Amino acid sequence: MPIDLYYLPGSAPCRGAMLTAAAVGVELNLKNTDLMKGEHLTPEFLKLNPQHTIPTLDDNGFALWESRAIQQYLADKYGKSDSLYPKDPAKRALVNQRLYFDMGTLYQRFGDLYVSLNYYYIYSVPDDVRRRPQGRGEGEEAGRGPRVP
Ligand SMILES: N[C@@H](CCC(=O)N[C@@H](CS)C(=O)NCC(=O)O)C(=O)O
Repeated sequence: MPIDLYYLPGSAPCRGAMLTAAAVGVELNLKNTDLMKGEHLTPEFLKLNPQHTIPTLDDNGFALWESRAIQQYLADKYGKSDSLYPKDPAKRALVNQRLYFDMGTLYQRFGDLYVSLNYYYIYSVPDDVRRRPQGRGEGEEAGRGPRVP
């Protein structure tokens, strides 16, 4: 039976789940889920994942979201060895430490920065200012991009 993954190609958490699936030899039935069209907010999707995030895995009726939890599940259930996600407590703890660091610090901060820069630039900067060339010297003030708070 196919394992469904609701995803978008450009989403980093989705890529993490897909990479792990490939590493353990699981073929996923990829279900493109367009957030801009609200496909994650349909009653059917909310029944599967009330938190309405992708990636969401549906392994024959077992629904799971949070990319790192999906990765751990795939490695535990389908890994041919425990090399990706060791059973030894200390080795597993090191993998978990990296996963928690990624989730709580690294990716979190990257996301905060990326989103704030993009949204600030797209929505807060008047068109005419955005189009002015960046530069030093005369006219610099007028041409300077926005200050990011
Ligand atoms: N911590 C989650 C983050 C998932 C996430 O935020 N996914 C975004 C797309 S990259 C999403 O589904 N956003 C829609 C929403 O939150 O409603 C994970 O690692 O799976």
